[in-house]
Amino acid sequence: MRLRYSPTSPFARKVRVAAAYLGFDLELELADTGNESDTLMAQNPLGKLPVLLGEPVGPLFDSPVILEWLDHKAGSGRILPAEPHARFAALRLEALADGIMDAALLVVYENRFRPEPVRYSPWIERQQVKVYRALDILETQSATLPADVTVGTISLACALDYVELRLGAGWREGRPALVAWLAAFAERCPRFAESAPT
Ligand SMILES: N[C@@H](CCC(=O)N[C@@H](CS)C(=O)NCC(=O)O)C(=O)O
Repeated sequence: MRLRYSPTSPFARKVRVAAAYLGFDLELELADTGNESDTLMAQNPLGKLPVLLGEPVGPLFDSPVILEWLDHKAGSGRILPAEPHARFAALRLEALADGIMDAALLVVYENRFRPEPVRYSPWIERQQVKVYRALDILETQSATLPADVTVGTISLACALDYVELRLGAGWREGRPALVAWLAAFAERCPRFAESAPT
């Protein structure tokens, strides 16, 4: 299995953590989303990474689909529970975490791709509100956050680290339960720390 990735991509990190946790070897291959002649564009016409290659189902994107495939390949029910309540709780948490990453990424892109004079700060603030509102909700629910390694918890851990990387460590203030949850997850899933952005 080969993964088109970038070292800082939180979506690619989800796949790296899941694959390692499930015992799969993953060959990592950098992709340049800004280069229209990168073969990534043929593998995923949306020009986004991660993309998983080398599997009989063809190039796979995006990250929830790849994680579902890895779970299937591992025999099912390993990171995506079969029981409906647990399954949809995990998928819902994954969707929320992915949304946090999407919003943080939009902040990054606004700053990266728009020249400073035309940057629109209300748009940046709007994305930041989404991130911190989601984190506040998670903080209030942290007593019920699952302790096991699922598509949801892998995604949440990647999202929290990405928020820290891009928006700074301020998210930790006033959210002690979420901070403790992340530390506990990192201990439970050593593969998470190994894939930290360098
Ligand atoms: N929903 C996608 C999001 C993937 C995504 O946004 N990846 C970013 C890198 S972290 C990307 O490829 N951006 C390039 C672009 O949007 O052109 C997933 O879960 O895989």
